[in-house]
Amino acid sequence: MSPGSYDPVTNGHLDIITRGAEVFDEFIVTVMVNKNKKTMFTVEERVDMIREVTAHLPNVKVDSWQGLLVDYCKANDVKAMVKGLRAVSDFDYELQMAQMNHQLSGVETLFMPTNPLYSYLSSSLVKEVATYHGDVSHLLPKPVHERLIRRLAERA
Ligand code: COD
Repeated sequence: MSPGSYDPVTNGHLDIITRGAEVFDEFIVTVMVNKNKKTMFTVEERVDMIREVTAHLPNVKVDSWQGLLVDYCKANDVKAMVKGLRAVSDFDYELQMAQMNHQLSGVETLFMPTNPLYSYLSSSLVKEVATYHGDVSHLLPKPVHERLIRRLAERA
């Protein structure tokens, strides 16, 4: 299982999902809903986009959850989650969350190093660059890029 905001899913996320799906028999991608965080895409849109770009991976399932991650794990009998690590800056926070989640429920966190091609890539930077008309087409799966451009045009 790999949780995240996925607002929207990037090539960096997709790389982790693809590699995770090669390692595990079943790989769940869970879009976490945070009511206090303003997102560009609704949870349904984020789920749809991930389903579309992982359609070729038969063992990937896409789901969503509002609340604590450990409660999702309990409800779905998930024993371990995979988190992508881009840099040391990710590690500090991810280690803290991994230890908290383990202490709360016993769920394990496995870290997968990012593909160096995507180590600078985040959904928030992609949105910022695209908002000011920078080219992010090489950083997102094609259908996701098209939806991002449409969303920005709707907002203009
Ligand atoms: N390369 C590799 N991995 C990447 C890349 C990249 N370019 N970009 C992102 N990732 C990884 C991230 O490191 C993360 O593991 C995952 O992909 C998702 O990334 P985001 O940015 O979509 O999602 P985040 O970081 O906003 O997700 C945070 C969570 C939603 C997982 C977290 O806030 C959470 O667990 N919330 C639920 C509430 C809860 O249980 N809180 C207590 C936590 S202890």
